[in-house]
Amino acid sequence: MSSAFHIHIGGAGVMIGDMLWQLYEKEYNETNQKNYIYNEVDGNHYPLALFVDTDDRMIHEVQRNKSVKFKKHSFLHGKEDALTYARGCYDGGRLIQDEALECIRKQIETMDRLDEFVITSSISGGTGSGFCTRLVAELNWQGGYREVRKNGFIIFPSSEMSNNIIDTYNAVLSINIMREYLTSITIFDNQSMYNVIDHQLGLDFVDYQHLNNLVAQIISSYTGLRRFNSEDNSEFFSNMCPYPHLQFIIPSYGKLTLMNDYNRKELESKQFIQYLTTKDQKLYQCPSNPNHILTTLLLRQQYLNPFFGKLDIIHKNLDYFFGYRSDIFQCKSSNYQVLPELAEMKQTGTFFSNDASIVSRLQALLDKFYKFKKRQAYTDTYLKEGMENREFSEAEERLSSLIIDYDEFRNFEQYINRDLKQDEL
Ligand SMILES: Nc1nc2c(ncn2[C@@H]2O[C@H](COP(=O)(O)OP(=O)(O)OP(=O)(O)O)[C@@H](O)[C@H]2O)c(=O)[nH]1
Ligand SMILES: [Mg+2]
Repeated sequence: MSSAFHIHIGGAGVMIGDMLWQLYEKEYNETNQKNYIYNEVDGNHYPLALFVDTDDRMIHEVQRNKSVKFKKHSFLHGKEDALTYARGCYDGGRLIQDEALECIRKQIETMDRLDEFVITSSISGGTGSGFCTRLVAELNWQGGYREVRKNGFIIFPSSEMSNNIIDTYNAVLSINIMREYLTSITIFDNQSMYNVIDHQLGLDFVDYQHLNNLVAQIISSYTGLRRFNSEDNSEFFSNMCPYPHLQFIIPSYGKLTLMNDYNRKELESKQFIQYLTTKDQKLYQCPSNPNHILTTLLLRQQYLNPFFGKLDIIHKNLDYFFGYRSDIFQCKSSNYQVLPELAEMKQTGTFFSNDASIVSRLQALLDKFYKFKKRQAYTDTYLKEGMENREFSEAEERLSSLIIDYDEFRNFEQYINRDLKQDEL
C-alpha cells in the first residue's frame, strides 16, 4: 500500500496544514484508501504528517484543535521565528533539522511504501523559505528519500504589492534551491487568492482562514484522486512539466459559494469549465493573458459527471484555453468545506496550468532582488547568519535562466523550430 506524507512548515504552512486536516477529517467517511494519508493503529487512524516551525505559536494553535487526533511525532517546534532565509536555513534550522528527520522517519517506519511528500509553506517568511529549503534538501541527502516525489504547495510573495526587502530575498534565495529538490511547485499568492474570493463571494471580511481554505481544497482534490478513486496520480504533476525544471503550476478553483446562494450559482458545464480557465480565477495572477503550456482539469463531484462522455467535445471546443496538451480527471467525492459560511457545491473544479505568462511575475521578483542586492540592503543580516555572498549571485543567475526558459515557451512554435534547426546543424 503506497502512501503520502504531509509536511507543514512555518506559520502559513502550519495553518494551511491545520485547515487541510480538518477538511480530510470531514472527508474521512468517504475516504476509501485511508492508508494513503493515515497510519492505522488499533482501528484508529492518525495523520501521517509533520507540523514544524521555528517558533511554537502556530503549532500550539493546531494542537488546540481537537477535531483531528495527531500522534506526538507530528509536532516539532523551536523557540523563536527565523525571519530570514539565512537563519531558517543555517543556525535556526540546523537546531531542529535532525529532529524533524527523526519525526518523519519514525512515522514512515510504519508505512509499507512511501510515494510522495506533500509540502506546504510560504516562502516570504524565514522558516517557510530557509528551513523548508534545508529540509527538502536533507530529505534527499540525509533522509535517503531521493526517489520519493516531493510536491510543494507554496505561497509566493504578492509581488505587485510587496516591496519588502526581506520577503524578496527569502523568496528568491529559497526557490532557486528548492526547485532542485521538488518535483512540482504549485504556487499561490495571498493577493490573488483574495481577488478570487472577492470575485466569487463578495464577503465583507476576508482573512487567512479563507485563503487557507482555498489552498486546502486544491490539495484535497489532488490527493482525492487516490483517496476516493484509487486513481494513479504518480504522473499528475510531471505530465504538466515540459522539462523537469519548469515545474511551476498555477491552480484555479471554483466555484466557492455562500450557503444561502447555493442554487443561484450553478453553471452549465461548458460555462463552468470556461470560467475556471480564465485569468481572473487563478490563485497566482499574472498581468498578461494566460499562455498555457500544459494543463490539467480536475472535476470533483459525488456522482459521475453528467457531461462525462461529452467532456472530449467540450475540451475540443476550448482548445484555446488549454494549451498544447491537457488531461481531465474526475474525482468522485463530495465537496465539503471547513468554513461554515461556505456551501458544499455539487460540483467544483480545479484547473492546473503550467503557464508561460509567469515570466512577468518572475521578472518583477528578479528586478526587485537585483535592485536591493545592488544597494546591499540588509545583505549583512544574511551574511552574519552564515550565508555567503556568492549565494546571492547564484540565486540571481538561476532565476534569470529560469525566466529565459519560460520565456521561450511564450512562443512554442518558435521554440520547437529552434530546437529542430539546432538538431540539423
Ligand atoms: N495564506 C496564508 N498566508 C500567511 C498565513 N500566515 C502568514 N502568511 C503569509 O506568509 C508570510 C510568511 O509568514 P509565516 O509563514 O508566518 O512565516 P514563517 O515561515 O513562519 O517564517 P518566520 O516566522 O519568519 O520564521 C507572511 O508574510 C504572510 O504574508 C496564513 O495562515 N495563510
Ligand atoms: Mg513563523
